[in-house]
Amino acid sequence: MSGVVVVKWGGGLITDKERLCSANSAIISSLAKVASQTSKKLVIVHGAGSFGHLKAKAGRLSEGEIEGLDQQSIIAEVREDMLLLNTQIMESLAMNGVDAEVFPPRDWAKGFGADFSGELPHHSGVTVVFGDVVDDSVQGFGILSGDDIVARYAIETPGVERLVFAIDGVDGILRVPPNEATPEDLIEVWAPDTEFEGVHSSNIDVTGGIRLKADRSALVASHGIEVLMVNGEHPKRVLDAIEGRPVRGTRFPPSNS
Ligand code: IP8
Repeated sequence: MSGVVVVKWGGGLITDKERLCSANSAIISSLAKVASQTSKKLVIVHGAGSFGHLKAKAGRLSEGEIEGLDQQSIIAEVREDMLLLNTQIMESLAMNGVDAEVFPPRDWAKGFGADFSGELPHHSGVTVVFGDVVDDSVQGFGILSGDDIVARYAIETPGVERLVFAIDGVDGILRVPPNEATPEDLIEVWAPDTEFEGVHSSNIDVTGGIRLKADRSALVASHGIEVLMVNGEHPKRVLDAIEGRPVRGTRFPPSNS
């Protein structure tokens, strides 16, 4: 087996973001198939999409404890919903013959953002983790995004070759909002001074959208690890990105600053 590749399966990609708890089974199975086709050792981190963001938003879970609001039942629901989504993913991986084990962050992580604490778990086969509601020593609890989790796996795991984001509906980071973009608006190679007009659906998304991904990608690249963002609706692109073959997408070249 060759090097380690960390892959984020975007929540908007694997679910219908606007319909509560609806998974996109076709995409999940195409990504699980990709996982079975590579000889790389994978760490897969999946997002929440409509299994996490809608209820987390309603319960203001990213803000921590709010007096007078019954958030405990919502935390329990979101955690349960995330397990439901994860179960579909684990089943799809198993059906494709992938030896995978899941480590829910609620069991091992505390805090949120890039500096969350907890030792990153690893399985001898494919390691699976997801964005989750975690305990936090300051505000009681918070939302740990999969984008922060992948950054830490990419930076801290020995032998990591690259980080790949499989994202929803776009070929990578675009200079202008997707509804105004032409194919030429794809940012193929990221530079530290790159500017773009990221749209963030803050009405449904409790974490940071494309901007958080760009920030974390730049951070990982600054540690000397290449990052690729590709359209997850094209399984071949996801596989090519994992294997390090040329692919349409946004590339964050590694630098050791
Ligand atoms: O979709 C968010 O994770 P993300 C996790 O990776 C929850 O940002 C529970 C909303």
